[in-house]
Amino acid sequence: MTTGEERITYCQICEALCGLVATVADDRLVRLRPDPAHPMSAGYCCPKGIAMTEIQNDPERVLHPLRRVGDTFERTTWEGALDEIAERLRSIRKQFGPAALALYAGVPSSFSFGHLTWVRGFLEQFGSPHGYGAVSQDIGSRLAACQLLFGHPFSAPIPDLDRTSFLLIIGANPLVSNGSFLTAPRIRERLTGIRGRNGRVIVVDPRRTETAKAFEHIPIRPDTDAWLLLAMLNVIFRDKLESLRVGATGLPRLVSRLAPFTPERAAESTGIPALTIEALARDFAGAGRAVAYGRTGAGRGRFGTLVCFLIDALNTVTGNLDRPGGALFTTTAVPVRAMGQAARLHRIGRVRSDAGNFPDILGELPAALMARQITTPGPRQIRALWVSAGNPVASVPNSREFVDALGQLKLFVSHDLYLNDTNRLADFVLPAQTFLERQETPFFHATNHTSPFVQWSQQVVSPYGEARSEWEVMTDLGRRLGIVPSTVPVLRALHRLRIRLTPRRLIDLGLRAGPYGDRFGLRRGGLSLRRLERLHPHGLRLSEHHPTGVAAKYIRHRGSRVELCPPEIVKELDRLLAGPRIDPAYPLRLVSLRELRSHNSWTHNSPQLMRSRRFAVRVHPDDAAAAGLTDGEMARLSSRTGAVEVPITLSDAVLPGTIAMPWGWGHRGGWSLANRSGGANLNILTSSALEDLEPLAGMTWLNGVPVRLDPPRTGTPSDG
Ligand SMILES: Nc1nc2c(c(=O)[nH]1)N[C@H]1C(S)=C(S)[C@@H](COP(=O)(O)OP(=O)(O)OC[C@H]3O[C@@H](n4cnc5c(=O)[nH]c(N)nc54)[C@H](O)[C@@H]3O)O[C@H]1N2
Ligand SMILES: Nc1nc2c(c(=O)[nH]1)N[C@H]1C(S)=C(S)[C@@H](COP(=O)(O)OP(=O)(O)OC[C@H]3O[C@@H](n4cnc5c(=O)[nH]c(N)nc54)[C@H](O)[C@@H]3O)O[C@H]1N2
Ligand code: SF4
Ligand SMILES: [Mo]
Repeated sequence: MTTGEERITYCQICEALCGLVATVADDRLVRLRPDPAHPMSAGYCCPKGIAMTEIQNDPERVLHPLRRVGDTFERTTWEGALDEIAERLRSIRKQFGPAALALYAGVPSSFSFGHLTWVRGFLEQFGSPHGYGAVSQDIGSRLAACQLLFGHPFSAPIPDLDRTSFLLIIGANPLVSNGSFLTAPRIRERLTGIRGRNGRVIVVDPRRTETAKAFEHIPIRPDTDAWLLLAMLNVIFRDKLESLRVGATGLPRLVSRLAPFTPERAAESTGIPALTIEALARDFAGAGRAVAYGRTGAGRGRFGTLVCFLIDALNTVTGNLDRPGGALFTTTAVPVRAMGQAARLHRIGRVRSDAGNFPDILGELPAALMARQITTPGPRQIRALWVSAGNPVASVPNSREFVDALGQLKLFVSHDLYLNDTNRLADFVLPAQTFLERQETPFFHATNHTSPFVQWSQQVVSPYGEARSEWEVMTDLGRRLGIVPSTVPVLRALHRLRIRLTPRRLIDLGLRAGPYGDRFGLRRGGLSLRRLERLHPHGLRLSEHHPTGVAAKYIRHRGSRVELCPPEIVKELDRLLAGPRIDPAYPLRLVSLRELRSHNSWTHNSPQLMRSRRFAVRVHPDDAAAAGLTDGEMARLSSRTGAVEVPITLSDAVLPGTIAMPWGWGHRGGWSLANRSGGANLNILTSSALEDLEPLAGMTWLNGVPVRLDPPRTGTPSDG
């Protein structure tokens, strides 16, 4: 038994946001365990939550500002680093204009209100359109689809897991990911609960994943989900199984477009028998409380926005939008949508990319275009890059092109916990705080909780070394440049009146003004931040379920009607019918794979997590045989963009023709265990070519990337 004081917090590695209890001695973290009193996770956490202790205490964490000197880094002071960065930014702005600065904010920024809003505020006030991040590798297509259907990217319904009797999962693996765009800790139990109520969970995935194994699996060829969904809609309207319960426009137009998408033609594309498609459509429409839920496997193919659109269109036309057990618009304690809107984070297409004219999605342009924007001369050429909580060398497409482009920057700053595969090339690396070193509330993820829920976590330990929070760094840097890092004019005005704005203060204002708030004393028993932290340190579930019958509030199109057939979608249908461009030189289709004991590219220096992890690319025995390869051998995997040499493992869990490769490996950074763990960087294979980006949201093509498999040339694993 460890001695020390216990503090309550919650895990901010993934979106489940499980409650944790930290043991602290002498202001150092001793251990983490699941919090049995957390209202949602109730004593559950995954191995990563426990292993966060090793990350917190990792001797290889960056704890002091580092400045590049030749090929190495040397320690510097915060004052020295920020002075020099400000000076260089000033001169870059003077010489090249404000668009010369770009920001890449990685996915951990979305776990922190202060982080994302302050870095975005800084970029906007600097005057640059160049926001980038994980959106175009992750959720952009879903947000664009919600804009088309419901008129607002924040109007994204989530599956009502605890009341549904039919969950159709398209391209998600919640038993490993623990749920995404969905905050639902203990998700295994909740899915099992659906079956326990005599319901069904069906997983459409090219791989027999952990989730597919546990429930019903419908294998599908990668990047063909649009065909499946259109054929389901075709059957539903053909057999008059629809039951629209919310106002909608465009239904007759949508129906008139469905004729070519018969189950038979869909069977040819998807590999799913026509009879299975027919049965799935009928069962879904007849289930009463059904919901289709798609995630990264749905939204990152060549038709990502169309697929996301069709998933919610299916929910809508079967009467499952905004009803118990269906797809729900959610209520939050802090008015996230209103605050996001006030901060102007909600817009799509506010700026456009120079190459390809792609719209930004919530302030992010396609990350695939970053390298080109650094290397191509023009008035908005990027000369300085700020990477906050990101590892784009591992996570954005065409890594080699991106690494080369980094070499052309005049200034490259990163704020991170580690020297990772990207910022090892930076001019400055600034030490970031872990979530255990700051106060926090789930802000951007609050809309995805399966019940209205709110929590405020205390600082568990003081920041180690000289780690600082992103919002403080942006404020300090902003002061040097005459910038108040906020997108909200009234907040900037207050700041100039020396009213210090902190994330804590803004969240308190939001909470008190919100639907459960104390309205600044006007509503007895209502919430304020003080009250929340004093009375509910484990978090507070505000009601068992989200209210239904609220769609009109969330649908922003005229007359609160869902738009079922916008012109953008019609165009995509025509493009789908035109058929895929097929390059016979690359006959196999590559998909990415996530593992339970890993998080994206950054938890790979924890001995606890790495002990049992071995990198291996999953290949169907038929495809291996065709390439003359056997189990455990090295193979050469190549695409039009690049090639890697990797060990393969034979597996009939992948469809013939599909290759599944774990992503986030092939490390070269300041994390020695991660470096030693081998593997290769998947994004050496993925494309940043304009014609390979999805047209509506600029999504990177990550699902079903054309590749080929051959015997190796060198026999040694290639690194990132
Ligand atoms: N091929 C392929 N590529 C993919 C994907 C895929 O499935 N396949 N998935 C995509 C998806 S869904 C995503 S979200 C992206 C992720 O892409 P990124 O966000 O670029 O990468 P991460 O691996 O999450 O790296 C996060 C970095 O943040 C640091 N960090 C952690 N916490 C904090 C913090 O609180 N503050 C600061 N300042 N730093 C912190 C970590 O040390 C790490 O260096 O990758 C995408 N790329
Ligand atoms: N353990 C763990 N948890 C994580 C992460 C992690 O790295 N590790 N990352 C976090 C992040 S950033 C995110 S965004 C979420 C992602 O959460 P999920 O999307 O639930 O997780 P994935 O494992 O990427 O699941 C995507 C599934 O889509 C399948 N797929 C690929 N292509 C296609 C296709 O064309 N059609 C269909 N139908 N399926 C396809 C893949 O085989 C895979 O099983 O997970 C989060 N949670
Ligand atoms: S599932 Fe694991 S990584 Fe995700 S929040 Fe819970 S403990 Fe953290
Ligand atoms: Mo993600």
